[in-house]
Amino acid sequence: MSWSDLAMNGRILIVDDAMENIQILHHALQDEHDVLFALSGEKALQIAHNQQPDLILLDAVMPGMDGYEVCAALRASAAVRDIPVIFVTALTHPEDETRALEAGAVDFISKPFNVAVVRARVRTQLTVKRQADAMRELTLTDALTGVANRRSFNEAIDNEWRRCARSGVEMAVVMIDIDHFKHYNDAYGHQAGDLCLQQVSAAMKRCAGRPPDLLARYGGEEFIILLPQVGADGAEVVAKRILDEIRLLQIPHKASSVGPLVTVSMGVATALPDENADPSALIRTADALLYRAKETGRNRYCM
Ligand code: GH3
Ligand code: MG
Ligand code: MG
Ligand code: MG
Repeated sequence: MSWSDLAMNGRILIVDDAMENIQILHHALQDEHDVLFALSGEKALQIAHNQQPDLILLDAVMPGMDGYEVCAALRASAAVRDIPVIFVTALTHPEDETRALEAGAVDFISKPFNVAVVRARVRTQLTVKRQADAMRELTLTDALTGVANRRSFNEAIDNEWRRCARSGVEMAVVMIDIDHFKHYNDAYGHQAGDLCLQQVSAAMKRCAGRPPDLLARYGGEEFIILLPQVGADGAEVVAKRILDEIRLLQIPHKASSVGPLVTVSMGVATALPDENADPSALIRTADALLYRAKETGRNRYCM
């Protein structure tokens, strides 16, 4: 992707209490971008949450919530924190600009502005945003399987733990480990082992792949599934489905004591999250139950 491709076709939210100002910016940007608009700060926050724009052009002086307050509110909410904000305002004083940057804006454009300059600055910020998004995606994804990595899982379980604690609902985790995978590598080679990991993770994703469920690669041939708002019954359904899906893959494993196909063992644990505790005990329990599944014959789940 080239520099200009990265900057093209962003979704931009224009926020201004004066419709004529919105129209001028809309006219300047509509050829290259998908443009949304809001006539108040309150409405802007709502649209930011619902539509997830790539960039916000924000007026400073508005009745009700002003631009600085909007900026602060965006920064305070994880779901919209990373959306860059450019102030576009009749204010021209360096103090106003400093205040905007301190509130979290990435740029500040004073009116009257030059349309070409606005377009160029918008493109720059969209490019930076896309690069940051791509970087974040890389840091949260396992390169071999494309599923979430352990760092991503840890972030998600901490967030979901708090969310479940607040709403008083259960959470489940399923810890999964491929049976006799060392023998698999020894018998079929490391490349075949990598392919097996990809097939097994894709199969598990079919069992628990839609948000807020999260499948992550936890270690070498070990995976973990986070099931927020799910109790023992729901988690057991997922575990059974995983056994079925892995069986349907029919990956030969002649060196496995439970073969002749690739199988997995699982530990399934649930908890009612408490805001004064953390999820580590839940993960330890799932791990202990996985160990029990191994000890009692593999190709099964324990809960
Ligand atoms: P068990 O049934 O008790 O889980 O036995 P196991 O052989 O699966 O367990 P062990 O922990 O002894 O071995 C795990 C193996 O997984 C060893 C390691 O080479 C392999 N492995 C880990 N990560 C990868 C990977 O990314 N690719 C491949 N091909 N193999 C991997
Ligand atoms: Mg205004
Ligand atoms: Mg194993
Ligand atoms: Mg293992």
